Amino acid sequence: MSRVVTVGAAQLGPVEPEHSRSDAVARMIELLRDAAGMSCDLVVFPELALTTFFPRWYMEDQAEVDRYFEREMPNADTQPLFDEARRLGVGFYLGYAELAVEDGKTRRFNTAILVNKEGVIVGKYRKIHLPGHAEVEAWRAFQHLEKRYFETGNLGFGVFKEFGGTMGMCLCNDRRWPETYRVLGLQGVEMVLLGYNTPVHNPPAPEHDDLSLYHNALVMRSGAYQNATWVVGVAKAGPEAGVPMIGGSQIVAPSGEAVAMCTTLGDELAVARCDLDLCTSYKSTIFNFDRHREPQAYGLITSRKGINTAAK
Ligand code: CDT
Repeated sequence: MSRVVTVGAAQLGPVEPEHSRSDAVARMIELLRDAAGMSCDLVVFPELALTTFFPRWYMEDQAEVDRYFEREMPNADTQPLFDEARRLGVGFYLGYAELAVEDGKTRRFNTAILVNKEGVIVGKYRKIHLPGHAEVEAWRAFQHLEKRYFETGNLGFGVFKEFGGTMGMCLCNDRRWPETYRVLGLQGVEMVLLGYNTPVHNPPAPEHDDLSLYHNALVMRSGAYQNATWVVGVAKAGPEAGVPMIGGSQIVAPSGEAVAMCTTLGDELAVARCDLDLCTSYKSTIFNFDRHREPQAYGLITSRKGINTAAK
């Protein structure tokens, strides 16, 4: 059986506040059709792909916030994407804001799903590393209120046996944390799918702004290499609501090399034939975890908040 998965990184340009979900879905369907024409098995869309990146605004009225959330998936707005994916026989990853009722409690997550070629949801991930802040910070040019609007994901970093391999998911800020890739890597992940919304300007650390694309590539490429996995990172890019967002969507091989990249800040597709067996040559040699990792010798105890203290 072929272990090649042809993947499309389907970058989106800005989704403005006045754009409807149907507008966004229509753009995604166009990218999906282009991808099908290039023999893609799987298309990766960005984080919070259906709406503008709403955590950039402080909203006191919960009903206003909830307008950005999906109560079911698929729903009337996204059903056409699922239908077209099934018709074309192309799977997809999609990020969106999820409102769920669990044990009678309303919960809000920054979520991604994996949909197979039959249009069936076969995997779900809820974002664990929520960046930014929970209270309004008036000094900022724009807010980053993910800690206010979302709960920490409660599904862990799972893997899914789909598309002939072992697939993992994460979202945006997760890509900066080695734990993300390592927890997936320890489960044998062969392809990590991730969408992101990253402002060029980070208000608390403007001295990093010039490095935003460098850091984006750095974390995805090192995560891929150190865990012997493909990584597909996809941006919502460009000046959204006047806030410049990085592009730099790319498909990274287990060698750490980017094999396909978007070069614009708009809707764009980058495609690569990803041979999952390429992971094997790294997983069985330099990053043979069973043979070469020495967790018992690391000598660190990790507290709940992640502060490391040397073992006595
Ligand atoms: N969406 C998201 O997670 N963005 C963050 C911005 C960090 S600056 C608060 C990121 O890591 O790209």
